[in-house]
Parts: sequence; C-alpha cells; structure tokens
Amino acid sequence: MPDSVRRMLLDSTSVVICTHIRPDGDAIGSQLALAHFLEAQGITVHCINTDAAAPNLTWMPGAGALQTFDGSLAQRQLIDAADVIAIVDTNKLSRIGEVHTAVEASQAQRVLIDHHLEPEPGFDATFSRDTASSTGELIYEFIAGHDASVIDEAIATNLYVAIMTDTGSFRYSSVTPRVHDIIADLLRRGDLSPEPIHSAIYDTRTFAGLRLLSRSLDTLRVRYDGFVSYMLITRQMLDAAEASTDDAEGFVNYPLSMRGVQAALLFTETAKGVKISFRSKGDVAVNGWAKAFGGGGHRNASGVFIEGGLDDVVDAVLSAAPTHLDLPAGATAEATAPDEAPDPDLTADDEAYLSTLLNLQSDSPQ
Ligand SMILES: [Mn+2]
Repeated sequence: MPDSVRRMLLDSTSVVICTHIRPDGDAIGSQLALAHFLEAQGITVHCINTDAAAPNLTWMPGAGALQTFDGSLAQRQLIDAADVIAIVDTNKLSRIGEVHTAVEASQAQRVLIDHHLEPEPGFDATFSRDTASSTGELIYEFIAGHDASVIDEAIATNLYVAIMTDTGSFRYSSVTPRVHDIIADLLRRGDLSPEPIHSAIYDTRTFAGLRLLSRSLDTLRVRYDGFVSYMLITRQMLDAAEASTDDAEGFVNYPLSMRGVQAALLFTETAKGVKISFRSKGDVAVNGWAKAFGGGGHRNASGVFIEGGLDDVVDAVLSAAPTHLDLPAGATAEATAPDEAPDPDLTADDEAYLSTLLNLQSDSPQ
C-alpha cells in the first residue's frame, strides 16, 4: 500500500469511513474491519453511510455502530471534525450517495481504498488495485503490513465476508493463491468456522423472494446461440410475489449457471427505468458493454440503470451484444427459450393431486 495512505490513516486522531450506496458484503466488511483496526490504534472512528446494511449483513461484528446518514447537524459535525475521511469499495466520491455533500463540505483529507477500474482523481491519497479480488483484500494488506497480530475474530470475520462475497465464494477469476493464503490466515487468526458465516450471508432467502425467483425463471431466454442468456423481473412480478428488488439479490447467477452461457443479464423493471445486472464467465468481459449504456463495474460483474420501457431496453442492450462480445461465428440474435424446458403433460390424476397440494400450500408462511 502507498506510504501516503498508510501515514495519513495512522497519523490521524479521528477518521470517518464511508462506503457506496446499497453497501454489499465487501463494502461493509472492509469498512468495519478498517474501523476496528484503527480503533485498536487509539483512533476515533465513525462509519457513516447513505444506506443501511442489508438484513443479511447486520450481524457482522461492529455493525451496530454503523450510522445511516440523516443529514443531521450532529453527523455533519462528525464529518467536519475528522482529520481523514476514508472512502472504501467505490472508485467515485458521488457513489457514496447523499453523504457526499457533507464529505465535500469537510476540510478533512480524503483517502480512497478500492479495487474498481479507473479510480477518480482528486483524493489526497489513493490505494487502488483493480486486480484485487475485493477491497477486503486491500484492507487485509494494510492491517497485516502494519501488525497482523491485531487481527482478531471481529476483523477476521469482516474481512472473510468481504472477500467471500466479492469472489462469489472464491470462484471468480480474481481468486489467486494469494487470496487463499489470506483466507487461511484469517481463519487461523480469527479462529473462524466458514460454515455459519456462509449460511448467515447466503441462506437468507425469503418465501416471497423464492416466489419471485420462480416467476423470473419462467422468463429465461437465450440469444446468440446460447452464448448470452437473460431473465426479467417486471413490476407486476414483484407485486404478485409480494417481493422487493432486494429479494432478487443473486438471481443473475441463475441464467449464468446455464451450460454454454458465457454472459448473463438480469433486467429489473422499476418505475423510472430498467436496472440491468451483467455477469460473465472467465475471460468474457461485460464491463465495456455496461459502460456503453452509462454503467460500469468489473470485467465479470457490471451494472447499469437505463431510463425507458422494459421491452425497448431489453432490445437495445441485447442488440448491442455483438459490439461488445466475441460471439461465435454466425450466432443469431434471435431469442429462444431453452430447448431443454419440457412442458410436462400431466394426467388428470396428477392435475388433481397437484391442485390439492397447491391449495394446501396457500397457507404457507410469508
Ligand atoms: Mn468490492
């Protein structure tokens, strides 16, 4: 890590840490691990975010001290009084949301720690490496480079979650032997057991969320000879399933998990436009594709929000695929449902049995 970043943080007496809107496991884990470490150095730390952590992250060690920005004088004073404001897990100050107005009004020095492409210039010090698996990996380097013995259960758990969630549970191409070395060190120093952590993060689907998944899977289509797949979530589906877009976290991995598919998209209809998640396998890059529509992200995971109706947006984005992907020769843009989706022919007895079951299940928990 650059000496400027290390010195700026360690020489401070009061630090505010902020992360991006709709913070994920890497955002919260990196923020809390850094906070815990700096506090162990006798530094006063406040974590202030525009959005609250998702319900599956609120158990993380120290999460009780996370503040959601409310524009209050008290929070503005904390931000004004800080020597250093550390921004983690985003490459752009505006991505921290509403709280950025208070950050920009403060005289504090600004430090960026992140692993996204093209970090915004203008920070007083920057620690950015786009080949890092996660911001958690960079925070680990900072802490271990200073004094690895500080890594306790709280720091280890937060960094484990940060790295696990940003690597799709250690499966993305960003995972190196070094990442596994770091994880091994965290498991030892924190005396961690991975199973309950994994379960607390991932086994959190709601009944409504799974009903939404069922409806969304019905829209699965492939294009370009099975190279690209996509799924839709319409507002009508959200209403019918009584689900929210938060319930759709990770849905894009279903079309990506299909045999032969190299790039997958999830289109989520909202009142103002369409949110699109792009995912890809291996060397297939989707960040350029997302960027062409005003979005961004990583090679294998990107996103964008486009104003407009669902049909138009789906057409526009999918038609642009040949410009951004190295498609198989002669691949056709035509949309098809997967061949392997059989339409089960049920006997009258089966139908009757099924309808009894469905009626019974209407009393199921929400
Ligand atoms: Mn990240």
